[in-house]
Amino acid sequence: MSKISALQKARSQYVPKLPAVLKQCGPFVTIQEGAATKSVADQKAIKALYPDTYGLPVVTFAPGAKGPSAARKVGVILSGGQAPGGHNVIAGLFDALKALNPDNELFGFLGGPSGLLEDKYLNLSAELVDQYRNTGGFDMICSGRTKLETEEQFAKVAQNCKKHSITAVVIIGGDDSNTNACTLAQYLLTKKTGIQVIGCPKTIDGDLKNDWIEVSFGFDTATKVYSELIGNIMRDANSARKYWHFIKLMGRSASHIALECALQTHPNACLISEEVAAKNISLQEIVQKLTRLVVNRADNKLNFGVVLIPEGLIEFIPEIKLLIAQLNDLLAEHADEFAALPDLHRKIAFVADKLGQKLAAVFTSLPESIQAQLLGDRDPFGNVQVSKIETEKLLIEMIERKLARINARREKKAQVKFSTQAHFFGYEGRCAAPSNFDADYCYSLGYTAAALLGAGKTGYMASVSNISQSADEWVAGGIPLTMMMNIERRHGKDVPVIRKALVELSARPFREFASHRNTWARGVDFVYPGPIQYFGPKAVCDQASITLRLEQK
Ligand code: FBP
Repeated sequence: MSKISALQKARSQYVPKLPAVLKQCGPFVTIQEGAATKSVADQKAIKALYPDTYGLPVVTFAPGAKGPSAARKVGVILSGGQAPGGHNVIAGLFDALKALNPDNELFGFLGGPSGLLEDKYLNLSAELVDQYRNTGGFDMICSGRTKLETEEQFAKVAQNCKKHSITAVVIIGGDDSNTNACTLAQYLLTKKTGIQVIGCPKTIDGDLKNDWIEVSFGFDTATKVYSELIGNIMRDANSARKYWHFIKLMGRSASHIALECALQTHPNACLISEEVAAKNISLQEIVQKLTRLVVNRADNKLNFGVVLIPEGLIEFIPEIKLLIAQLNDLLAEHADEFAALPDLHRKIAFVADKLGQKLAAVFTSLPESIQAQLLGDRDPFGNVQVSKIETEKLLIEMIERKLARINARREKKAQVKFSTQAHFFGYEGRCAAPSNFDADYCYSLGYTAAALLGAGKTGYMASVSNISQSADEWVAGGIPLTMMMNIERRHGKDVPVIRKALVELSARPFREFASHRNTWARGVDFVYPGPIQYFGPKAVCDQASITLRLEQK
């Protein structure tokens, strides 16, 4: 990094806060063990798959005494999509390892799990780590989406670790990467390699959380960035009073990001995928409801508005979910015939002909651009790439069609104007400089991971809890990875996985949103959160997300 911004320079001096116990005695902790644990479901099957790590206790730290520890080498990888704060996890891990023994070494494997498999690494120096403190991005060692899941891959990991005398690996990733960390930990125990594995909860999506892991890192910063952008758009909408903005927000399946942004900014509508699925709401009903919103606001001289749409919505709409599943099968079955068709129209006709009557009607009711996206390139498992479907444009187009019919029945002066702008916010927030919350939380997670390694633990996820309070009240420790697991059907197979957290309709954040949304729909209740602040009053700089605060109320 040759040139850095003035903010980055000032920010590099920021000293992240640690939970009191780690602040007091560094990584020299004594371990307090809870009772034996069990997995969230499918206990028998999970126990059989993870005999050595199943049932481990939850651990928390109490102050310990500084003692000698032999020098060791530890590997770290960043896995999956970027999330603000990853560099601080590495910085916390690095600092704690050096505090345990200045001769400890940290190997950063490059490009995610593939670096570990291909033995591509950087031996991280203090100078290098210093350059990345409190910065966004994963560019110190980069990330990747290779999955560590086969025996051959695990053997390769063991072999590469052995080659460098590495005795522990820290995997910073989401639910899938931590599932893989759990299986790797068991494999390395079975093979008696002596190599420990610790996971850290990462993902902007916020779907790696449960009774023990309060939030994944990156969610706080990413939602603050999106909320700033949404607020700016709201102010523009309220100033010009001529556009409807349809904003799709990243987050994969879960709607946590959309919900948090709605709580921050008070849009005129925010769809929550989990509610759509739970109430069996059809696409037509969604379009009908949004059209009514546009008409009502127009009749009140408010020809503008902001609608938030979660990235995964399309998969949660019951009939579209069925349609996608049928299309996946159909295109796999008739791959050659389909590929030989010369143009989109013939492809659409071919598919419509093969779908049952009901699904064919759903398919043909969609705008052509969306039909094309549904027939587009599949992922390696043959599934449509749902995140590439432009739901924001789909909704706009379908509302336009409905409004055309409504306007045809109305007098000229009562016509509903509907000028739109479509947006997709995702990559804008994934590499932002971490908020104070994420900077502190991530550094604490890295530090905790090192303390768990120092205590000889494996098969754990580093945990820092009570995080809606100030950092000196945070509780550090470890959660057995097996505790979060259950069996799920994925790509036609029953597999052990960490359970993904979707938005719960009975929980406080959704209830809070639901209790205000009708008011927000009618008026101009927009809130403009402004940019993340790193310096200044606590109330401005150190607030955890609204979701977290409501969950912990
Ligand atoms: P992770 O689950 O790996 O943290 O990724 C999160 C995410 O940002 C999703 O919100 C989004 O759907 C996806 O990554 C995009 O992936 P890619 O970076 O491969 O385009």
